[in-house]
Amino acid sequence: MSSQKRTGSRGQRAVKGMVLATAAALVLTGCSEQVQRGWLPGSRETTSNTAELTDLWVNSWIAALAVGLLTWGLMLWCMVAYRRRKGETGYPRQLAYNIPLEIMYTIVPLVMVGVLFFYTDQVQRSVDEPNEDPDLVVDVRGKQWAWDFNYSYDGDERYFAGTQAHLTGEDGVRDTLPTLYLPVDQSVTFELNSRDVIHSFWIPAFLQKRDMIPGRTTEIHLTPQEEGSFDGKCAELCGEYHSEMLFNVEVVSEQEFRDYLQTLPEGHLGDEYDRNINLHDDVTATEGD
Ligand SMILES: [Cu+2]
Repeated sequence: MSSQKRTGSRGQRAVKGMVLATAAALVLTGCSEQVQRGWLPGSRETTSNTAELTDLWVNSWIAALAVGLLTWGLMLWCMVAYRRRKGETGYPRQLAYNIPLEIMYTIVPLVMVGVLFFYTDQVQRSVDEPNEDPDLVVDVRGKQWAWDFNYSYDGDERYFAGTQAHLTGEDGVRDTLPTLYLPVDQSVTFELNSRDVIHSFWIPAFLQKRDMIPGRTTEIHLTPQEEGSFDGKCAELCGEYHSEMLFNVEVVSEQEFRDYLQTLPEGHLGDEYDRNINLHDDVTATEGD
């Protein structure tokens, strides 16, 4: 009896300690800004879309955590409440039906999926809303394995032609990567095109990526809101040097952006430098035969 009592109080102390430790961890980590943004890169204000995207991500996690805690709690409760007692033999009842319970756990997940779908769709529509009259249009051309940027700003058309950087791991090689310049607080439309195979345009800190498909133009619309340097990369396995298909992003003041544009050659590097035969021409030729 006395030994059982001691075990019981030791168990209670352990549970209390665990609860306290969990609460302390939650309170301490809850204070950090990193946690509040769900460990996402960049900040809420990096672009005009990052606040909405961050909220969708963080709120989805909160909902998932709430469901997870409830589920784990019920599982633990079942394990404890229905554990094998001393002297019990054989198996407990193996089948049981509870129609109201079964209806509930069919409907509740459907509602949860519906709620996630609703908010995801809402944010997606808002993020993909086209700019009526963007300040800057960048025609981005992905190619094995670099990037060309065509800027069209204020009636001025200029381009930057990127070449493969061949990263060796040595210092300074990153400086040879193509750099995309963007003016802060100006609306930008990226027209995304590929010169050969499928690539994907991704600036992780902007929380947006989009496939670049040969023969088709996809778009991203946003306004950069914070000056700074960011990383850009290809997010679609596109061949041997896919992992080196990187670029730098510099968000600068409007004046700095105008100064930068003046250093670039005038003109536009369009479809004429695409490597593969245009898919549509190919189809037409076959149909004509
Ligand atoms: Cu690529």
